[in-house]
Amino acid sequence: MAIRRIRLAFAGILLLVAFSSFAQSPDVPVDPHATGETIHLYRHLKTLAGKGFLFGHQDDLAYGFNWKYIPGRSDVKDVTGDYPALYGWELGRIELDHAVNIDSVPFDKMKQFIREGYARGGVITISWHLNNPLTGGVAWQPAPGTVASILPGGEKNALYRSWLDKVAAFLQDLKGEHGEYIPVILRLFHELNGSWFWWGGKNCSPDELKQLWHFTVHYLRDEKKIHHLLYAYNTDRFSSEEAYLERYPGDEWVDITGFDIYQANNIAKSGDFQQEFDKTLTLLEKIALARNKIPALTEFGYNGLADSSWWTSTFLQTLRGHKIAYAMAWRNAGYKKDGSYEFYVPYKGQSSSDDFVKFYKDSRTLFQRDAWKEKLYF
Ligand code: BMA
Repeated sequence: MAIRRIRLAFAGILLLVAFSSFAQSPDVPVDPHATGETIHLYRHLKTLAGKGFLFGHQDDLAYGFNWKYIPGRSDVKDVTGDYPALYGWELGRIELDHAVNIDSVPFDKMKQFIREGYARGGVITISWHLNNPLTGGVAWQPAPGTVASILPGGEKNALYRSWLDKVAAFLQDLKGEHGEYIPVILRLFHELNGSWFWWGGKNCSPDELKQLWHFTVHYLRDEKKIHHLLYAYNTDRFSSEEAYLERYPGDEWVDITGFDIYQANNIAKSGDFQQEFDKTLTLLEKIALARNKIPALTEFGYNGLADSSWWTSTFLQTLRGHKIAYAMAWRNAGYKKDGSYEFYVPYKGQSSSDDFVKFYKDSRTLFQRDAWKEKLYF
């Protein structure tokens, strides 16, 4: 009897130990072999979401509204005196071995800018508007069967692998001053619920997209042994939890859950935008919380910034009630050949620049100096 009791007690203790180690199992990203800096960034971004959000800008160091490649320059810095805390870069055309990307940024300069931003304590995120591997057309030229063609067994799988090899080589060339790999948030197949890219919406089945996601992560992580990535699942605007998760590849394949949203260039519609932005953020937070993911606004913008108080009265006003880790404004391409323009962050003298300074000074917005203090990587 006594022996039985001892045995039972022993089994009970074992169960308790097993349960508590399960309950406290460390929170690791999609890649269990992620580098120390990557794991730190991942954990830090999670806690950050309660404090404030990192402000990011695409191509920030490469060019601005009316300048290109001036060392140290940034439209964000011209206006606020500080750099963004997060930098977005784009790999489109790397798959073709071009020296410059889809927006004419030379890849070698891009690597330098990435090293520079990281050395200042900033965060790097990368998107890839890769060409259509089936037809050779651009990312915006979908064709039936494209996704199926690059899955294992598909006629273009070898080509797709060779493209991933080029991405891998680029990523492997990103090192900090101590020889450590620079962590990168990879925004694979962004805006995947819309049908404008060959990988999105009705251009493939949800299951095909999930398979493509699994294959791509598996290839980069397990075959190329790249261990300095966090993976962001990134839709466009969406209206329900169900819609967001329709193509979701699974919790074990995603670190960051985000969405992109743009306000139409029409002040009269600001109200509608705010309402939709607010609603979508609420849905995103709920999804991220339930799945233990990092919520982020992976791209946003209001082209031309015609409303001079947009930053505080629309954007920040809406974000106040929400918890996200970062928000990234799209690129300041300036004027294009066809006379149209594109910019999402004010340049010096632009009508929303004073308001952007107010936005900068708000305690919830984190720019480079704040990011440095946060020590995101250690
Ligand atoms: C779009 C625009 C284009 C650009 C593309 C890829 O949103 O900014 O001008 O080429 O992104 O970066």
